[in-house]
Amino acid sequence: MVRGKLILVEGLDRTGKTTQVNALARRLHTEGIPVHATKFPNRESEIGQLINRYLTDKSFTLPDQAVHLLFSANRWEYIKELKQKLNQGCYVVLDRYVFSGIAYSAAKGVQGMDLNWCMQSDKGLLKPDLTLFLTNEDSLANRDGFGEERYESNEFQLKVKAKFSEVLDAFCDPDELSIVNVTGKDIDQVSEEIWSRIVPILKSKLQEDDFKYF
Ligand code: T5A
Repeated sequence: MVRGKLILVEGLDRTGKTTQVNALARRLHTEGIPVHATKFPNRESEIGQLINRYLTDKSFTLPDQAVHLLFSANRWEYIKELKQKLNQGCYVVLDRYVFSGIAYSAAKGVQGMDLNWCMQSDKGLLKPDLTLFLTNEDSLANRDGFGEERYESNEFQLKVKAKFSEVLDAFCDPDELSIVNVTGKDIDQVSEEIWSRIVPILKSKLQEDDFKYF
């Protein structure tokens, strides 16, 4: 059986990840390719609800190490289901994943929480076949809802941006990474650019259980 591809859309807050994940899922579906789109954090599980409380209620405190492990545990909760879908030939499109987990935690600058410490709890998760990293040169603070959640300040986002660059250098194979600069582009222009990066990977075939792991 030929397995589906694992495609990850990453980037800073409000770069348009959710919008583009949904657009890509619709496009794949239109092309007759079975697809499942999902996002992390998945706020539906009990762990996800705790993460949601942490992100939305700034008076709710947890040690930074514990928060990091909760985000990671949230990925582990769903990996069996995602692997099954891939093995059934379904494409899986993810909105954030391991790279966000490491970049946001390491950007806090907490002693001991370096990239390698942050990676440990994600070791063994599936590696994406392609990571599309959405980047923007200007602040996105004017986009809907920015500032409502814990990490949404320009100062922290700049730290995360710098960390993302280190994280991708350290943990993402260059031939499995595609940077998409969204500056000044409308939603459809970004979607077209993403589609142009997807078309080449549709041709290659991967067999059931032929996965790479972090
Ligand atoms: N986090 C996450 C961790 O700390 N550790 C982890 O392990 C993980 C997985 C929540 C927070 O959790 C942190 C990172 C985050 O701070 P989230 O739920 O993904 O993560 O939250 P956000 O990044 O804030 O996700 P959003 O879904 O709100 O932002 P998106 O998905 O980037 O943006 P989107 O698509 O919702 O678009 C935002 C607005 O911009 C418009 C849209 O219509 C929408 O109104 N828009 C555009 N406008 C103009 N031009 C374009 N090209 C546009 N594209 C979208």
